[in-house]
Amino acid sequence: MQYRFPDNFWWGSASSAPQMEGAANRGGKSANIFDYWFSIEPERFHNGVGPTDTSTFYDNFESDIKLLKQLGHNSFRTSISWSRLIPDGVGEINQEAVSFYNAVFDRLLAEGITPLINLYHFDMPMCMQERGGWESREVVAAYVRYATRCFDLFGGRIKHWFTFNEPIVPVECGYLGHYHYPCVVDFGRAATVAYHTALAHAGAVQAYRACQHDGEIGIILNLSPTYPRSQDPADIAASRIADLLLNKSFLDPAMKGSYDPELVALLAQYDLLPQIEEGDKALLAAGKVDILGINYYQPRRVKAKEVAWQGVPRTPEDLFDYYEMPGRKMNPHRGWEIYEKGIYDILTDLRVNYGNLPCYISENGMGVEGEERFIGPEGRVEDDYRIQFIREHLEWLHLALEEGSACRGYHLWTFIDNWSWLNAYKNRYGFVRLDLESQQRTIKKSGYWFAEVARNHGFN
Ligand code: BGP
Repeated sequence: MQYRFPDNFWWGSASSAPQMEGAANRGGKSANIFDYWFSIEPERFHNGVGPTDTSTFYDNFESDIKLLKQLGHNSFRTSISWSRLIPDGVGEINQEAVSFYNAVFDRLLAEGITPLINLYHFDMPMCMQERGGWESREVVAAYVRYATRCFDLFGGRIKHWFTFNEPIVPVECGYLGHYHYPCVVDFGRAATVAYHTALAHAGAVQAYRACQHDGEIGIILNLSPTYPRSQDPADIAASRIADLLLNKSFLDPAMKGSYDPELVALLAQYDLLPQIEEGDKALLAAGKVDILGINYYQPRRVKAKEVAWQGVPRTPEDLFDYYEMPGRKMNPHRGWEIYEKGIYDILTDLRVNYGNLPCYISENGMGVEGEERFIGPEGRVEDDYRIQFIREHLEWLHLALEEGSACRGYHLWTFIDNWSWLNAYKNRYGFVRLDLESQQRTIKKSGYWFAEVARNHGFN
């Protein structure tokens, strides 16, 4: 076989509680920021479809987990919903939620599917947002308590934990753009949100180690390798700034336990440093992970600004520009660049510059708008484009493994087409098609192909 992967390689897919569970107002769950936002501004969400209309895993998890098995999965990532487990954020545990998560984990384990469990996927409980969200140290402490309760409740069986999924996204979308609640644009507040999230991560790692469970803990980061337009020093400097702000701001604390001094100097230059308290440095140092999850979708292509920004930037993009590389390959169904080698570049960077810690590809995938166009006569989506996409990324991943990368697995985003924030169901990513009306699930061609790859530990 030309592309043979290790026998214990993780084959699977990823999803999240707020995007998949449904039952957003049932089972004792309180509102998270997306539930709340949808209740006041439903028109912002694609086709007016909100977080209540997810793929109803809450009600169908038993049959859905059977589907995972059919898809050849030996592992699966989802998250626990903070607002379901502790509806007021800090107090009583919701026993219905405990029963639900216990039942899900039991079923996964019974099917021989390793659960990889994340604690936070953009879904701040609204009651915690009202107390300041990530701008508040009180919320940081509340998150660490929530994490500790999860370790106490489920840590006997769950051996692979992640503190956050893509922590930079709520910073960018919630505090530097208008894609997530609370839709603020303020670089200083964004820096505080990022810093507090890093502290919350470190607090959870420290708490996990104190529990002395036999397992590991990490974080999931969306890494976009950042390439300058040219070797011109101005382009290189612009690319470095983008990399520091949008990749390294979470990568370095997670992997090294501290920030890159260049990032600190950059923020200090504009008086954007958050409030640092005594003990923070030691806490960050305690937050070094055992394993890194990498979400890779597309690279970042950067050039210097035509006219240098004067004064304090409002957003990172005031300090650099994006450019469209001539000849780049695009996903025609989503508008994102496809650059398969990016996965290799990330893994190589981690091996060479970050001590080659265990890692895995926790998300990679191809969103397709209007995917019903590809439903064939047999009633399934004939997604050869997705097979090609996965295959070509796996070829580069394989090369990275041959060169010594500690990458342990590959998870597609996602299992069943699921609800996705403002985009709702616009872009379909799943191995399994979801009919929104009937909630019927139909495995796509890529799902059958992937199951074969997983069973054979590779492909030709
Ligand atoms: C990732 C997130 C997922 C999911 C995915 C697809 O960044 O971790 O939660 O949303 O992107 O995004 P979209 O549906 O916007 O194309």
